[in-house]
Amino acid sequence: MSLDTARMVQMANAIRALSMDAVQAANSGHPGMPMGMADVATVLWSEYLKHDPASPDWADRDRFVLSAGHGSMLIYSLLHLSGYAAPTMDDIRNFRQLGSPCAGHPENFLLDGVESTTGPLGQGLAMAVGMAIAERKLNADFGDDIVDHKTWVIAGDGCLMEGINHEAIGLAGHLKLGRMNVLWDDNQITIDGGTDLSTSEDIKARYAATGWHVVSCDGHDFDDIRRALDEAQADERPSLVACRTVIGKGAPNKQGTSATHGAPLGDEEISAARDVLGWDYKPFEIPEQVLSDWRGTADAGAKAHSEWNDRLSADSQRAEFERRMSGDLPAKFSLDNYIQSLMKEPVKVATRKASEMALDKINAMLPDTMGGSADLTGSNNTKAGGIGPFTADDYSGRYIYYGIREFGMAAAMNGMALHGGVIPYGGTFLVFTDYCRAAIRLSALQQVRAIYVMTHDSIGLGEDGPTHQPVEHVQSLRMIPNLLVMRPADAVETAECWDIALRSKDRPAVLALSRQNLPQVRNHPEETDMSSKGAYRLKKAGNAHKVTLVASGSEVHLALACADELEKQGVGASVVSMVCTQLFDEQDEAYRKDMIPASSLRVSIEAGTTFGWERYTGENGLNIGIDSFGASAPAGDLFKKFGFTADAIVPQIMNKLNG
Ligand SMILES: Cc1ncc(C[n+]2csc(CCOP(=O)(O)OP(=O)(O)O)c2C)c(N)n1
Ligand SMILES: [Mg+2]
Repeated sequence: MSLDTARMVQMANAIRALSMDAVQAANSGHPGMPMGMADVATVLWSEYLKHDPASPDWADRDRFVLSAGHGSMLIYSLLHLSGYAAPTMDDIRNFRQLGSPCAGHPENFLLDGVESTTGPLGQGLAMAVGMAIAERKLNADFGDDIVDHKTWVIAGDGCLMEGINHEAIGLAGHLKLGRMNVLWDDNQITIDGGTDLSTSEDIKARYAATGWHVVSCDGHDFDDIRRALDEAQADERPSLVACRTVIGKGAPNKQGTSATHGAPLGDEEISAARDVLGWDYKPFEIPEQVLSDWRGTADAGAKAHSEWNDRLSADSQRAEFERRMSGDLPAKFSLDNYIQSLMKEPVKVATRKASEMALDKINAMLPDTMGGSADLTGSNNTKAGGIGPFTADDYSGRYIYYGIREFGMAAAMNGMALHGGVIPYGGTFLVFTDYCRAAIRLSALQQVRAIYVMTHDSIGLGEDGPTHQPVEHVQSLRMIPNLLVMRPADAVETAECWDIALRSKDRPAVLALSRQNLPQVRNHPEETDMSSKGAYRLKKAGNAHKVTLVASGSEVHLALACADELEKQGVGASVVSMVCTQLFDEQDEAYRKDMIPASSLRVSIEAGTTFGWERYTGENGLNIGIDSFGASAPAGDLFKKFGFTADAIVPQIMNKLNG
């Protein structure tokens, strides 16, 4: 049921007033977008969006993503006005100040109702694709009674202009994610001025060409907005709703110009806007009628939620659904038996193969996982455990053919993880983490469990050459806060890393895996769960301890060979497998010092940049690595050329010891 137009106008004006006043108070922020989209957002939130402000995490709520995250005051206004516990009006008064959940851009970990962190343009919409995937998957598993919701996006010109938009809508169109609707703030303005400065693209034609339904409306006409949203909901394809709006609508002298995009309007213009809008109230004051109209819009959602609760209570799958949405693994989930079987019968396989072997077990035990690859399924070894493809015809599948869309894949994985109920993992070559990096960063910032299966992790991939050989990647990924970068040495460590990644509910993981076969270095059944400390001693010194070799992944067995040679020469050498620097750094000082004692010569061996390894080896240590690009040749030849042999390394260590 819709309110009469005059009351709707005031509801929208409340958003405009809060936005311009909060930006003015903060002396920074973006009033133009919230003021321009206030009418569209009012219709969407009051009449279409299925949500219950009293229970922001209701599993079957519609998901709303403000992809144009700079317009954060739009979502803060909507949450407050429609009755969420936060943000409070004080939070809004403190927009952009330390401690306020109303941060410059929306952060999923600061406010319920903010489904995702947005601000990096394009990624919000791409994450929404992942949310829509998760919705269909859970619908296939649990049925319409339990899972039946939509994904709504507000996106700007910038979101549609970014390259990731092509990947995201291509995937959504192909998968026919018809319950996804993108409301495009078609205001023809970006920061630099009119969109005609930089683009002549026919955006609607592009969306239509990728399988989307496209409809346009006047974004300031409530009935026309309703017409367009009705049409979007009715169409079985994903929909783009082009909402023609005026940026900064309501600011009489600045509206329609980029001056409203990202700067306070100024006292004079705000006062003129109040006159134009007929908003005769003080900053941060919402008249009772407007607030009660807004609060009244929550009733429909509360009712839908309570009916849903009844259906869930009666559903035989309730416990499993609740477990899935909680993100907890089943109590009986364990890879211990598998790991013990490896101890009994060691294998010499590439860690990408070891990952597939672990996934065979994981996917059989865990219905939560949804795998995929950016067109490298056979190389990433990501399709395992008999899981079938997730397609437009069959949403029960658990494997996504992402196509050659690395960034789109990573962003979709974020959306799936944010939605909950599924655990996404996806693969490509490690070197192409660069293509995913902005999304990996958002996985870490948003504290989500996205698992990146990144294979071909060094020059060890051989003949494909330097374009495909990561050099700086592992180390540069280690710099991202809250990201577990794991480089296992063998099949046992690979299984342990999978276990850690799956149990890390609030952080993403990158598994850096080899193309080439590696001997199993862990064969002692009593040595379990060693990777969880990040690094551990694989071999003690035999002779008096002089040298500590710290290696990761495919260089661990080389470190063992170096240690053997050193021992033969009477030099005691221990070997530490550095599986994950982040986890190691979290151990107490005693453990860290015991693993890598400063009293020994500390040597790092990793087939990647030496940059940063001094952190573990000290100023006087030795860093064996590659500080140039690789080359095209068989792996064995490359390891020789770049000095990754015991014959090349041991003399350097002896020189250092004697020097
Ligand atoms: C990836 C990325 N690049 C650049 C920016 C900086 N930026 C923020 S908003 C914006 C302009 C976006 O234009 P539009 O989406 O049309 O927003 P409007 O001006 O209409 O509010 C830019 C370049 C960003 N946030 N993210
Ligand atoms: Mg714009």
